[in-house]
Amino acid sequence: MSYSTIVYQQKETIVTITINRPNKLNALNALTLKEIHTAIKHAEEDYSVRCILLTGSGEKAFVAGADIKEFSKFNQVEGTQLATKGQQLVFDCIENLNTPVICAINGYALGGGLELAMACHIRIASENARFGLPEVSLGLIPGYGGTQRLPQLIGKGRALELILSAGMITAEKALLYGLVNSVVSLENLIPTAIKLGKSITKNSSTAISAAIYSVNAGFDVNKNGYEIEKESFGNCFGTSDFKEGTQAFLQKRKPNFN
Ligand code: DAK
Repeated sequence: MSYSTIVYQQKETIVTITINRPNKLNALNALTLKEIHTAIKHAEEDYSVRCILLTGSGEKAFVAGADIKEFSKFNQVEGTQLATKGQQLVFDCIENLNTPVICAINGYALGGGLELAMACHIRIASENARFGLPEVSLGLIPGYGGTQRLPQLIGKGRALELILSAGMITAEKALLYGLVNSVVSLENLIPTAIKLGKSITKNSSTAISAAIYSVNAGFDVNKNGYEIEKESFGNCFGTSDFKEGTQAFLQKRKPNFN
């Protein structure tokens, strides 16, 4: 598979997808969104891949938002259509992926870039990272799930302050708010994300995907998270990973999951 706006690299069981438009601070245009979708689905369907790492190229930005030059020409109908399509194909797709996605935020995460980071399961930031949803400064509101995911992560009051002011917060504040899981130096960002990825990949992939499904169900108004958890929990008992995990414990050895 060849890509022109992203780089796809696999090392052992971890795939790194790097958004690669550094001269535009990795701004998301239609092609980048399409390639991200293709890459994450490709990784999910590859059984040798147990974890995905999403990051941006360069030392300045993860993603400085949707490509303003491109979307400045859209009309009302196109805006609605693209928001729906983009949410489904990239943002909701990542959030509901069976494979865990860790976002390594290496600089600005603004607008669509912060929305992309928030769709991932876990976020690690470098000390130079800056976060914001500046859409109202452009006469827009966040259109890729930002008005929903930001309050879920940091609470309604803080989310409204960030959205309405179009301001930016530092990595330190993002950590305090719970927007990111940890903050490390830029040079330690990828090694930290890979270390976390490796600790995840040791575990049962069927259980991991059931855990993602159950946690997400609690944030879906159309689902009962507790019911989904019970059902998913029960399903685990029918898997070979359950047999292997429990047998390995009883036999005092490391599990060898499929
Ligand atoms: N789009 C396009 N180009 C961008 C960009 C962006 N979002 N951000 C930066 N660039 C480009 C700059 O234009 C510049 O390109 P050249 O002029 O060199 O060709 C290059 O990247 C370097 O940027 P700067 O020279 O501005 O770098 P500075 O260090 O001075 O400033 C900055 C860094 C991050 C503070 C600044 O670049 C900045 O304010 N960038 C824009 C941030 C922003 O407002 N992002 C957009 C948020 S709104 C939609 C769904 C969702 C959305 C839109 C539509 N539909 C469904 C239709 C989402 C919207 C957003 O994300």
